[in-house]
Amino acid sequence: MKLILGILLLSGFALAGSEEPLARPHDLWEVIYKIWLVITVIIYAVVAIPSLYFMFRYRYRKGENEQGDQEHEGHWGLEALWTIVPLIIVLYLATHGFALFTQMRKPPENAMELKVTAFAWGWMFQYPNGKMVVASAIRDTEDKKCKPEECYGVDGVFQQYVYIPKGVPVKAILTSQDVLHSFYVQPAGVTQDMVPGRTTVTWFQINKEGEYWVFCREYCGQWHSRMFAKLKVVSKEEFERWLSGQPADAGHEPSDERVANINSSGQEVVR
Ligand SMILES: [Cu+2]
Repeated sequence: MKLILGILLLSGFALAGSEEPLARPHDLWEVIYKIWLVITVIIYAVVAIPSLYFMFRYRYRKGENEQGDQEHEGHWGLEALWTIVPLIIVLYLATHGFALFTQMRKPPENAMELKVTAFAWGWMFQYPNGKMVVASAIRDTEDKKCKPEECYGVDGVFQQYVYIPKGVPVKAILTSQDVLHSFYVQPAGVTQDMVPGRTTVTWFQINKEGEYWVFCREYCGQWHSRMFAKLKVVSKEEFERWLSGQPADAGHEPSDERVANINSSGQEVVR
């Protein structure tokens, strides 16, 4: 079974081409999308084109074949063909889809762990060494003194970037403090529910430096539309430097109180 899944995956990667994808596991979805598109277009053509032809060719004409032919002989060859061919197609799509799904669900062994806690309306990201970034687009980050390249503003609200190393798989361990949220990493094409009292997992890898969005993809209340964070994908060296660097206001970690405050007073702090 593992061998079959492996072969199917390899065939998928071959189709994906040798170029390094922008993000994973999005490249897997690209592969399966192309395969499904090609197969469905072929099936559509095989069914629709003869149907249109037969509609025209055998249309009713007065005085012609009025009685119709009541005797039909079966054709074993055709019966077998249109049973076996769709069976093979369906089995292929199911096993290939399952192989890709398994890949998407299983974080690579060497993945960096990133704990993400959602709250209404924002995110807390915690790195393996304990460093935290709080992203809430309705309220300034408390760390107003952070370096200019580590922060950005959206509609005048001051936020910290969520740093991610380039080309490194990230295992995101997700949970929620209040209601259902959903973690969506835009270029990687992964979406995973964040459920209060439960831990869910997804993974992603971004291979090109730049800025990318994280959105909440489950309607979670009034400021759901502003529940986003910005990833800053940088080289491994730059990431290490940032990770080990002291925050500008060292020793002042975002407290639970602060998050509770955001939860309860979200409306008032919105500009
Ligand atoms: Cu949300």
